[in-house]
Amino acid sequence: MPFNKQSTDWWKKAVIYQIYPKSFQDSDGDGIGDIPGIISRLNYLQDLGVNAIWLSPIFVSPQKDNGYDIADYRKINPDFGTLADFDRLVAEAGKCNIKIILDLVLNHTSDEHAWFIEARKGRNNYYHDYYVWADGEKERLPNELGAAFGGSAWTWEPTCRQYYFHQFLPQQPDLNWDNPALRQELYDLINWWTARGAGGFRLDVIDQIAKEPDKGITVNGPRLMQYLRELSDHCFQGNDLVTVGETWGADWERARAYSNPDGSIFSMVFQFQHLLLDQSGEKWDLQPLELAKLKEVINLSQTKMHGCGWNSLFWNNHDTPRIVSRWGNDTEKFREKSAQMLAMLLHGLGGTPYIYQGEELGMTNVRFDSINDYIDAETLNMFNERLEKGFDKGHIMQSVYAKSRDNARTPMQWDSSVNAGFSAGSPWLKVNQNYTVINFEAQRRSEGSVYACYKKLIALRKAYDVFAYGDFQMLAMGHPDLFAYQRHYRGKALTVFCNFREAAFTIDGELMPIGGELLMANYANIKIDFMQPYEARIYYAGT
Ligand code: TEU
Repeated sequence: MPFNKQSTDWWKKAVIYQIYPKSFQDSDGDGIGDIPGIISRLNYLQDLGVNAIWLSPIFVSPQKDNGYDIADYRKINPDFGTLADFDRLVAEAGKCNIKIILDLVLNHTSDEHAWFIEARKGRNNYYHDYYVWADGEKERLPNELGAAFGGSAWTWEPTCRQYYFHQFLPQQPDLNWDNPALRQELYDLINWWTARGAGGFRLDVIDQIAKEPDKGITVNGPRLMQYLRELSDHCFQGNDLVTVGETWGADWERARAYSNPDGSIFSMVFQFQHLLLDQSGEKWDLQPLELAKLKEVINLSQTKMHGCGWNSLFWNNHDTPRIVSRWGNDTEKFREKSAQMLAMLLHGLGGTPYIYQGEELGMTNVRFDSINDYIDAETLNMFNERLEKGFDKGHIMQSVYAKSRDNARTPMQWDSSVNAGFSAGSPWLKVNQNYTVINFEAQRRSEGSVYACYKKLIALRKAYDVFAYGDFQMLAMGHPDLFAYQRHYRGKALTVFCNFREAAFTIDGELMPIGGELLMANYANIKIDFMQPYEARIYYAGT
């Protein structure tokens, strides 16, 4: 029986910080961030006020997909450190009241995982059935299913005279969740990490595990809920963990089931409807964001989940462009104000906020002159595919600048010293050249900085229950520029007012925020009925 999570819902008032270990802090000069580097920055995170760190995968991996191709689930990638370093991280973070959330990729492994090395030896090998195969003939694909990073989802394995299935790179073969022995192996390794001190798990593409590729089904397969319940029963029940599933295929109804307050599946999931609004076909096909649509999506997830599910709140992660460049304004004049407005908009909502490293500094997208400076496989495959299809190179680069995953992955900008204080060596991915202006040192003592804004928002969430638990009503739904909403909890009210645009405007009488104390604003001088460019305010009223 699921235990009652209400008693252990520390994560409902938490703010979670995502670290991309490769790019956070290098301690040994090899140009790759590492666990000792993270430990050396724990005081930064404690000062910011976050309660948990989600670490993108730290396990042994050939890094074809930067660690999302795991070759050994129980060992740390030597570039990042050792198991002893991990234990030290858990202990040191614990002293700062910070939990460590591990990122588990359970849908697929690396093709260098021992299971796959065995599996491809032959159809009778014990591990063969740990993966997903289709009979066929070379040069005749089982079906048309494509892989997320280009090409077919099927790769021919000559030894077995079969195709294996991969939803991502050919070096990321999909695991076969229909095999109970495989499922048990996964549960064992999760419990092994829990025993070692993990405070929770982020589960990569978890709604793609119950695939039935012969029927063309990849996401939301018929046995998905059965497998998720079993996973939760074996690994999460009775443990005080935060669990968050990455679910690109979840609408709010599914998200509600996954984050059911009875705690039977996950604490929460990542939904992506809001991040799909500025594309027309594939993510590379750019289209401007319509504010009305964003309001609609947020309104729906807030109102439909309230009281019967739990939201994850995020603008960024390691796969998405930097929000200030995407939906804010990263020019010198408006970068800070627009980054703060977006932060206040998101952190006023109900759910658990996530901050992706550097977001709290207003880090921006990057524009490398040459495609050769990009490393992400998704970006490079798209570039080559589109070039072959005859797309104009300049046009492709515009997509890269707007959407490449490397926008999020450039090294953390700590200070204005060489390589932004990230590494004494040569960074694995180039540093964004704006680091001399945008960095932590430049912001740490400034009250008007993006950093100070995030720090304050985190503190407010801890201090006022209405941030985590309040209900939600959108205000001024039809207004073209104003994003405003109100939340109530036990007689307290929170009102958030954001000008999503560069243009200032006067607020009509009936839309005016009424009453309450101004908790926070991103301008020092405000006029109640006038919204300056990217202005944001949060009011609080007790009754
Ligand atoms: O991403 C899931 C996913 O579907 C991605 O393909 C996503 O659509 C894409 O990155 C958007 O550009 C997860 C991880 O977050 C990602 O880093 C991995 O590459 C992927 O799974 C495979 O493990």
